[in-house]
Amino acid sequence: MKLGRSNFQKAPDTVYKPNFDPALLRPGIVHLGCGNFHRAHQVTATQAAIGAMGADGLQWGIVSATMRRPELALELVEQDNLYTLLTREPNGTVASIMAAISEAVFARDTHSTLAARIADPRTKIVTLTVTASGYYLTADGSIDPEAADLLADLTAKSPRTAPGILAQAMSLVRAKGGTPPVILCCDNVANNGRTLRQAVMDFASWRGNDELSAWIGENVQFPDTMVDRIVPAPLSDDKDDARRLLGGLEDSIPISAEPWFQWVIQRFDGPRPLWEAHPGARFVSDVDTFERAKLQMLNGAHMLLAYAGGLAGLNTIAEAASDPALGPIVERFMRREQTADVNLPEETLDRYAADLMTRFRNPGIVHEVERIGRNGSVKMAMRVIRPMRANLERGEPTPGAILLIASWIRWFALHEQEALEISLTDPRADHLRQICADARDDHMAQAEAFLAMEEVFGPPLPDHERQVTAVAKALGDLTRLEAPEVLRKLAAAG
Ligand code: CS2
Repeated sequence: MKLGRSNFQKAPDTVYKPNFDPALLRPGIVHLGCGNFHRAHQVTATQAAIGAMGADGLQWGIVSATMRRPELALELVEQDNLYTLLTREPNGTVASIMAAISEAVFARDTHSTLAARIADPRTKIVTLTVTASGYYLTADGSIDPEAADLLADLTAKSPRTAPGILAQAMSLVRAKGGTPPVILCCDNVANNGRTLRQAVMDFASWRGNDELSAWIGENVQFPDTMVDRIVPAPLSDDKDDARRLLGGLEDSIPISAEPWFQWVIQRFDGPRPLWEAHPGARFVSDVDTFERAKLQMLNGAHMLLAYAGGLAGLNTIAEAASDPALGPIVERFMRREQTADVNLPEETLDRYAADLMTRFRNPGIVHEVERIGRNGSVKMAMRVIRPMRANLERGEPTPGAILLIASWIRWFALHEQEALEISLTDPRADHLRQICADARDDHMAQAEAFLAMEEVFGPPLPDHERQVTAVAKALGDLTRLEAPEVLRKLAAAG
């Protein structure tokens, strides 16, 4: 029997269930980007909030829109929008039934008219998880005037990108004279609220509507947030585990996540769910420090694990973090390089780095390096180059960042020669592969051309030529020697 509203209460007592009737939820939140992360993160906190608020909580149902996967919206509908969250503890799995989504839609389905749903006065909050690449940003955090999807949205009747949908929705709110919803970006983007606000304003101006742009700037709240939970892509084991733990109920769309959960939200005005009912959620006046620590230590370290680990034949983050050479390199990278501009006490940073290594090594989480390695050109500036620049300005060495950049370039060089065993996804992939093809075997030229891309790396680095030479040398090592040998040497060098 398929999991649904009529039977979820029959799941064994060991399964966490919602303490409200999902049929009574009313939509108060519209979410863009109903993917795995959303289903393991905001839905969890919203479910805790609804549960803690009694009848009042029922106004916070989520209308969740998939941006690219119509089949997921359909599968959710088939299960009355319920699904299982499998929390993968290092030594066991706990199942929870998630039920805070009141409606699942596909964003591109013309009948769903997402902008109108956002402009509906019942919608008080819009949350987004469209991934960093869904905002079409360049290294300085502004939207890319050459991004084809954005250009298409400029004239589209039903926009498909997040900035396009939001600009259209705000135009509807403004025309009606209503109160705009609060827009909460939940993606790993530096200053994510401010950045999204500027993106939506710029998009409105591009469409020739400077007045709308100014109105958005004056009237719409875009709080910053920091989100943290490691959520791998679902595996076929997940379905078997869900069926077993649910006492035989079938779930075709369960997800797995690590136990860790954090959501730090900048305080804002207006009605909202009691998200802080979830022990991992809290409201603060300034999210900057949390965001910087998380983006640089977790997401930056993820990139090093993925690119260097992938070259060394390690398939998952757990394998890469457990590697006797790469593990210590990454731990040092986090502690010595990635915290250069993070203003937190040393003990806090030590604790966070140690927790991160434990989280990365969680054997219950199968997080493929191929996935973490996606869209590096969009992630590089804020996760790696920002602290690298801070270190270089102080004359501090940056061996981890150099290894990371060289390993990333090497992925494209190998791909160009059809010798990369991992699939490679990046919005700038064609251009980056071409650079490697044009400068085949010339590591200096490859390093020079990559680091010259200001839309990826920002303006020239301090002592730029030296950094280019260091990256070229690392590229040479990664070409001449087997990657595990390079890592062993680096680990031994300390
Ligand atoms: C990862 C993140 O794919 C990536 O870029 O680094 O999805 C990471 O797992 C989450 O940010 C953890 O909170």
